[in-house]
Amino acid sequence: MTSWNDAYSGEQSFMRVGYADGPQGVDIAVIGIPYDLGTTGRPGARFGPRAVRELSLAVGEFEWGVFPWDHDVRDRHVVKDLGDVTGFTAYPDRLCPAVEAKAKQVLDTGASLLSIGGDHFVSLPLLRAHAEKYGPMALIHFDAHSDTWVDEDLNHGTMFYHAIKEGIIDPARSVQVGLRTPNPETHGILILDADHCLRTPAADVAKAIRDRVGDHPAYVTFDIDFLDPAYAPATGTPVSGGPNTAYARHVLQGLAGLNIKGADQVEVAPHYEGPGQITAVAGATIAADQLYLLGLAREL
Ligand SMILES: [Mn+2]
Repeated sequence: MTSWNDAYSGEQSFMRVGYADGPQGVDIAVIGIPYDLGTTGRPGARFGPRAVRELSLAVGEFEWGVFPWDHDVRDRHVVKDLGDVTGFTAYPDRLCPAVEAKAKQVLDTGASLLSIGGDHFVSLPLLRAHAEKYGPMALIHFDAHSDTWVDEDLNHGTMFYHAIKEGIIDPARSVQVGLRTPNPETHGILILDADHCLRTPAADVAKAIRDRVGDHPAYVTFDIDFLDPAYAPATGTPVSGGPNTAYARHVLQGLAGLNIKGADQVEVAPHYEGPGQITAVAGATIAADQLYLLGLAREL
């Protein structure tokens, strides 16, 4: 008789990989970052990690893995959920040190890191930790917004401008996909905007990303508002006119084999969901694909 892990009962680690106290012996660590004080629009992404973990139980319920991948990433790598980074609620100045310390702790062991936000600002301390380990990263950025506003303030619309200024991402190796808001400066990053995506097969977009990144150490950041609000309504700054979830997955699957060292999935704000938790389903599915990409990169 098959034992069945009900997706509606029991412990809620990401894809039911189980919790661990630290990264020792772990190949790929998952952390939650419940932070939303960098939000310029609707708040609530602090509840994202909890919602994405909950729906990941359904995404990851099959012991054979996640469709259409031909294996279970959990069979090939030790994947553990290290829980949430905490200690910054109501104190935004504590966010960066807390996240950088946790990310460094993971990366120092040689493990890969998948982070669940939280608003998109959390990518800045994550990128700092990755760049310290691997040098300036190729950023593969899925989003409706560029998040490169030229502004010395730190929020979820400026952090990639700061990442460029700090030299922790390499614009010449970086690409932004799905943008559909005014963006006066590219900063030298390749932009494949939402209209381009809607006219272009996912495999061709994936090839353009691969050509841009090459074998450079890469970081994949996925703002759920990359998706059209029809597929991801529960987010801080939704923008109509985006691709659907299947398209996003096809692009991500086309990135298999890139030298991806870290990834995050951000901006699910579950209290804006209509019926069906569809944003959290999408977030959990995208994060599962990112987990596969991290696993395959470890096999290069
Ligand atoms: Mn965005």
